[in-house]
Amino acid sequence: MKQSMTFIPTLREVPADAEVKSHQLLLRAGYIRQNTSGIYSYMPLAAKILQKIQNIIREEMENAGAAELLMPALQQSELWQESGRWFSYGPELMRLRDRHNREFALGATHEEVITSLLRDEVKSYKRLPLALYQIQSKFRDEKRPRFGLLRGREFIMKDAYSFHSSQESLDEGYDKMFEAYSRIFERCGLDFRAVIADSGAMGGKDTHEFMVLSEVGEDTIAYSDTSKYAANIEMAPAPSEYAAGNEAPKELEKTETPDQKTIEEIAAFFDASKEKCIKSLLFKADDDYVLALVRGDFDINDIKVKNYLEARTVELATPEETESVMGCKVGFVGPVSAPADLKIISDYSVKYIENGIAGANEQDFHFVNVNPERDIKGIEYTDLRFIQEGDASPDGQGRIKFARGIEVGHIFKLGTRYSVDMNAVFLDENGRTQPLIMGCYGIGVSRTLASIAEQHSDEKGLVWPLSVTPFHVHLIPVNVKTEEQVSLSDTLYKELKQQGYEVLYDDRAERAGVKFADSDLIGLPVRITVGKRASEGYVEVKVRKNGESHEVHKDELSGLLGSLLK
Ligand code: 9G3
Repeated sequence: MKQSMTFIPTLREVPADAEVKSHQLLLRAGYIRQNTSGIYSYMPLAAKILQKIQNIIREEMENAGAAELLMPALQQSELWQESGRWFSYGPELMRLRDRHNREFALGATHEEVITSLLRDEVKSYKRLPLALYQIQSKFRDEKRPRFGLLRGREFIMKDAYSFHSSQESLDEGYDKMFEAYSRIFERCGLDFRAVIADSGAMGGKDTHEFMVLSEVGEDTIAYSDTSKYAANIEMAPAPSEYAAGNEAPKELEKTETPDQKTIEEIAAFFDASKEKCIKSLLFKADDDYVLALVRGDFDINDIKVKNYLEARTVELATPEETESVMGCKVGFVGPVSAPADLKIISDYSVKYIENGIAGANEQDFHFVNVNPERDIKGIEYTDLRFIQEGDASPDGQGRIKFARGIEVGHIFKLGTRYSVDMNAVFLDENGRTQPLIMGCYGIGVSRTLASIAEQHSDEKGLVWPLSVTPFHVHLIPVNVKTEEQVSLSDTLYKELKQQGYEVLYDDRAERAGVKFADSDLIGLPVRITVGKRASEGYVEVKVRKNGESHEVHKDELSGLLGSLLK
């Protein structure tokens, strides 16, 4: 491709509102342009990379036994009413009306559509298992789109759905997809981890997220420093046992603690460690209030509260709600002498507190010498806290460390969550009607492109891995007014393409400095500079990744490229 023919609008300066490296570089190197908040156009170079990522995905989906189809982005609201999600999703689901005023959703995901397709076609276990996928734009009206392609409102997703007649078959299909995902991200040159995750609103239990390690990732991964264990911090199990002390239980005592509200203040007030304090938070789970407890040096994980209570929504009670339910301000809430009908759930860590400190449910008062077994009635113990760095790894091997990750893939064992609601059934081998058992598997394709840019770049610009680079070679005559440089470049352009290389030929009448700066930004793996020694047939070959450079005669060029671009 000649650069004078294509469209690569590079920028000199770093755009002000781009906060992360990939967003800055993809803008500056002319790969993307923002249309409006969270909505982007992919310029020719990015379009080529998307094609390469998608082809890697297609190859691995075929290996995993999935067939490609394409579903509509416009989804009739009736389907979402059948699954109940028309009402459970808020403004994030983009909705519109057609000319007959009928309501539609713009596809945020396709469980409803694919399930409605299959329920009319698949009637017998003989047709199962079946795995189908598509690669298509998705629409989610994010409250805060940011970081360029990493969190957009229109983005490209590969979403796959598998259908099974048994749990074992789903387990098999899930494992095949797990392996396919590992190969896809490996081939894209990404340093990633598959982490045990929380299934969120999707229900089902087994689910893994594929996380690209990056400081700009929004998720926190808890991983073992010696084993392969890794989990999203939202669900990583925390220890359920703690060393028991040996203090004799003392008399419970209510003490005046004027205006001492936070755990820090209370610990300082009593000159005690935070481990002695009981942190009490009032939550609203669906329509009920629940008091959740955790040891003062830990934090409550609201996802674990939600999963334990099997609630649809869980929120921290507002200060007003807390005051009306507990009769005191937030800082003085506690489990001792709480309202009799209030459900109290607690992290295991509280169980081992001896002669602890807790709010007295009275303004400016706390209890000291709280011994939960003796003083707190009807407490339910479970794992409610966030895992912390240094905790023992849940697999018993090593200690937990944290890393930040960008979620580029998420796979789920859905079970019958959609097939029951939408009556998608099949006849099993005994002639009995059963709901289809489903799995679903997503990859953020545009997010993968941005993640590769995050992990493959340096201070001068992008440095694309060979597997996804828009072109293999950047061919640059230093001065297009010098006849021998142009004629040698034209010859090389023709020959390299005949040898199967994808060549970007910078034939622009720009100063050399501009061309080289653009070339560093664009980040193709190899640059061939045709300069002063063109008349002798010599060119410079430079490797973008490590700056390695070679002066070679054009006759040795294909040999050298063969070794550099293998
Ligand atoms: C919505 C909106 C946002 C959503 C969803 C639905 C996330 C939604 C979860 C999934 C699950 C899987 C198939 C591919 C893999 C992921 N955000 N999810 O369902 F209406 Cl507005 O998308 N879907």
